[in-house]
Amino acid sequence: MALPVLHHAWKSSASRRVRLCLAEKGVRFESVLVDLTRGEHHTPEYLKKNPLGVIPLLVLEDGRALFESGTICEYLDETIPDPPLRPEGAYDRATMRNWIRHVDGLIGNLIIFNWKHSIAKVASQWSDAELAEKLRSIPSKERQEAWLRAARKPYTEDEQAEARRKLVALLDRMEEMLGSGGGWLIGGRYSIADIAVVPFVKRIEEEIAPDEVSQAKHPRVHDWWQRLQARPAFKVARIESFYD
Ligand SMILES: N[C@@H](CCC(=O)N[C@@H](CS)C(=O)NCC(=O)O)C(=O)O
Repeated sequence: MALPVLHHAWKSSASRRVRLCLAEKGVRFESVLVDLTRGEHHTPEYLKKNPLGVIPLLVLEDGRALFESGTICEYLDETIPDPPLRPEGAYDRATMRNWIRHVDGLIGNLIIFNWKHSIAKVASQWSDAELAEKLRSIPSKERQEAWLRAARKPYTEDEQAEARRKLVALLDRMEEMLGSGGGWLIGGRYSIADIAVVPFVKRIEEEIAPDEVSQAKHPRVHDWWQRLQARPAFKVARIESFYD
C-alpha cells in the first residue's frame, strides 16, 4: 500500500512538528527532502499542492494534499486516534488551537536566527537578477521580505535582541501554563500544544537564549523539556542540532 509522502526539511520547525506527530503515532511515511535554497517549494507543481509555498506538505495515500503543520497534526490525530494527541474536551481543544496560532505568529522571530545558518549564506551569493527572479516566485509578501533580508540585509543586533525577547516571553507563557499542574501545556496530557513549541524551545536552548531553559530561569519549562526529549518519538523525529 502507498505511504503518505512528507515534503520537509530536517531543520524546518514546522516540519519537525509533523515528524514528531507521525513518530508518536508510529506512522511510516515516504520522505521527500525539500531544498529551500533551491526554491523547490516555489515551483508551480509544488505551489499547486501548497499555495503558501512553504514546508511541510503531507500528501496522503490517496493523493490529496495537506499543509499547515498544526492542521496536519490535528488531521493525523483525528484519523489515527492512538495515542491521543489532543486534550479532552472542546474547551481545551479550542485553547490548544489558539495556542498553536499564537506560536505560529512567532515564527518570524525564529527565522531571524535559523536562516542565518545556511539560507543566508547561500542567498547572499545570488546576483541581483537571480534574487529578483526568486522573489517573483514567492507567493507571500512576508516571505519575500524574509528572503530579501536573508540575501541582502542581515538582521541588526537590535532586531535580534527584540526577537530574542519575544521568544523568551514564550517561555514565560509556558512556565505559567505548566503551573496548572498537569505536567503538559494543556489539559494534563501530552498533546499537539506541546509538539507545536518543541522546535522553538530546541533553538532557544541551542543558540538563542540557552540559559533561559534552565532550572534557575524557567524551572517548569526545564523539567518539561527533559521529559519531552526523553520521549522515543523525539529521537525518531530527528530533532537534531542546527550545527551538524
Ligand atoms: N504556518 C506554517 C509555517 C510553515 C513555514 O514557515 N515553513 C518554513 C520552514 S519552517 C518554510 O517553508 N520556509 C521557507 C520559506 O518561507 O520560503 C506551518 O506551520 O506549516
